[in-house]
Amino acid sequence: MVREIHFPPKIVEKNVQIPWTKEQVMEVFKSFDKDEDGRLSKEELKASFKKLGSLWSSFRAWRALGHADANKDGFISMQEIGELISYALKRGYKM
Ligand SMILES: [Ca+2]
Ligand SMILES: [Ca+2]
Repeated sequence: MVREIHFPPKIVEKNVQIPWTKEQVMEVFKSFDKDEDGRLSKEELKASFKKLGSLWSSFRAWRALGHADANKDGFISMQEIGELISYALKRGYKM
């Protein structure tokens, strides 16, 4: 199944930061789950950060898997990503 992500045109054109909802961010990460196992491997995570990194510089701070991988199994589950986003939003990161 191919999921399509529609980026807000303003971001694509001007690379300006506008607020994203948690749901939108989750959709972006889900779109990088290429093997559809419901979690992101290091490679999948890297690919998503490569895509998102230019938009959200604050995400770079999370690159370390140790921070995102709460149960240390080497994969980032959608639940872990959800918690990570909640944490970031609480800390006032702008997405
Ligand atoms: Ca996967
Ligand atoms: Ca994990």
